[in-house]
Order: sequence, then structure tokens, then C-alpha cells
Amino acid sequence: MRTSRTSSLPILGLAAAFLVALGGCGQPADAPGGPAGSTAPASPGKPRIALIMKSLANEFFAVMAEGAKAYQKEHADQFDLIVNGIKDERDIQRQVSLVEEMVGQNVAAIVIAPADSKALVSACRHAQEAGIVVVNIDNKLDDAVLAEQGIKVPFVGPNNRAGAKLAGDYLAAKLKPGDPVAIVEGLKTAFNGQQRLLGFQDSAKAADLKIVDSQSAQWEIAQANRVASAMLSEHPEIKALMCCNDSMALGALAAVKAAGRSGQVEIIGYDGIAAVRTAIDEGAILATIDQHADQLAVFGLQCALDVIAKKETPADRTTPVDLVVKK
Ligand code: ALL
Repeated sequence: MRTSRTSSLPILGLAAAFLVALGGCGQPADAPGGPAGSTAPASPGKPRIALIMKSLANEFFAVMAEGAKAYQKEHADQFDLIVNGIKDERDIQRQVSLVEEMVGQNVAAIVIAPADSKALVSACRHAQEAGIVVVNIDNKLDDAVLAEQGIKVPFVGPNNRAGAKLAGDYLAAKLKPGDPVAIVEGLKTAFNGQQRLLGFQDSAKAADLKIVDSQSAQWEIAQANRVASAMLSEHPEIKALMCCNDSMALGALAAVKAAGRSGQVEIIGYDGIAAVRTAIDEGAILATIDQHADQLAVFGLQCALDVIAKKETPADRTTPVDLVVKK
């Protein structure tokens, strides 16, 4: 597998992507299988940090959780960790409730990958008002809503537009000017989804590809399967499906197979999950973007620990993205 990177930030000991099912929601880092909503015991003098992710059905977040747990184990003297997530990509109300629950438990910090860039801002403000450090990872909260609510939240995550362009440009080099392509978008209210869409559009424009369709499948495999199937029957001339995450790339792959179009329609994704890496090695998917899920939450935890220690709001941190293609 070959990779190339847009950012110069060093990767801290990249572990291979691993598929580990998370035991459940709201578990202490060291107690797999504990009841949902249970917490790490408060050790005197040690801050408790809550990691709040999105869909635990998405391997991307299972890998993120494992990275965070491994980091906590190595730094168990410094902090305790509570790991939370939601059941599916659109369970935004549940994520809001999780923030409120963590405020109720008086954690020292919340590191959050918001499912929706606008809807989570108020909950983050409540947390800050309660004296809790909030760090935003992965999907950036909306700048206008942050300004409206009068708060600042440090962001730790990739440049999604640049990442998508990296994959889009690799695809474009395999196609001819004028070739028709379609985009399978993420949740419309997620800033990173919007940025990936722009990155794919940038690539299409630069290479003169024709975007004949662009629709949201809300980050989910099953929805992407339906959306891509419809695209393939409405636009049988499509040469490629550009998918804003890997779950949707897998849904698109199933649609291409079901339509009997294997080998005729290229697919690109975004995340670098194991199933897509396998499909790349088999030649079924062209490329994806590794955004190093195992390190993303770790960078957020480090940021939270810094803020707790220094009481200062740090600058945003751009994390690396790497193109993943067949060896
Ligand atoms: C984004 C993540 C991943 C994930 C998607 C769906 O925030 O960066 O791309 O696949 O959300 O939850």
C-alpha cells in the first residue's frame, strides 16, 4: 500500500488499523463490557477526560477509541478516560445528551467529534460554563455559531478539503476530461462532509470531469448502497463514485457489484478503514484517505491535558492525511 501526505505533522508511532469492536457506550477506558453510561472511578488529583465520538458502528470510531484507550493506559498516572459514542451517524440528540451527562459527572475535559457542526455548539457552551475544558476533534464546529454563542473551542483535525482533493486528483488522473462522475456526500450539516465535497469538486473542476449527480447518504453504508444504486441506474455512463467516507464507499462498492459494473466504475473513499484497504489491495476500490483515526483522539487528549495544565486556549492543530492506493 502506497501513501502520500499533505501535512508535515509527524505521525506518532502509527499503529496498523485494527478492527476492534467497542464494548458499549460510556465505558471507562479500562473496563470493556461495563454498562452504558458507567464512568472511570474518580482518582484523587487525576483529571477525568470524556471522549465523545460519533457512530460506534463505524470502524473509524472503533479505531479512534482503541487509540485513545491505549494512550490512556500509557499515561494512566496523568488522567482517567471515559469513552462514549452514539449508535448511528444521525443520533445527534443522543450526542447532545452525552455532553450534558458528562457535565453532570463534572469531568475535567470533554474531547468531542461532533456529529453535527451547529447542533452541538450549545451543549459545548454549557460544558464550558460549568468550567469544563472542551476540545473539538475530527469535525469542526461551525465558526459562525461559535461566534454567535460567544465561545472559542480549540480544533484538532485534518484539512478535509485538501484530503479529498488528494484522492480526487488521483482518481482524475485515471479518467479523461469530460468523463461523468457522481459524488456520495456525508451528513449535510457536518462541516468536514461539506469540505470533502468541495475537495472532490475542486478535483473534478481541475480535470474537467463532469459531475452528473451529488447526493447525501448521511455517512451510512446502507444509504450509500441505495443512493449509489439509483445513481448507477439513472446515469449508466458514470465512470466513478467519489464517496465522502469509507462506509459509503463500501455501500457504493456493493451497488457497483449488484449492477454488474465491477471494473467499470472507480470508487474512492475517505478514512482508511481496514475493509476499504482490503478492497484497495483487491483492486475493487481505487483509493482512500487515511486520517489516522487512532491518533486523532490522542491529539485531542494531549490538547485537553495541556489546557488543564496551562489554562490557556491553544491554537488549532492540523492533523495529517495520507493518500492510500494499491501498492
Ligand atoms: C467523520 C469522520 C469519518 C467518519 C464520518 C462518519 O467525522 O471523519 O469520516 O466516517 O464522520 O461518522
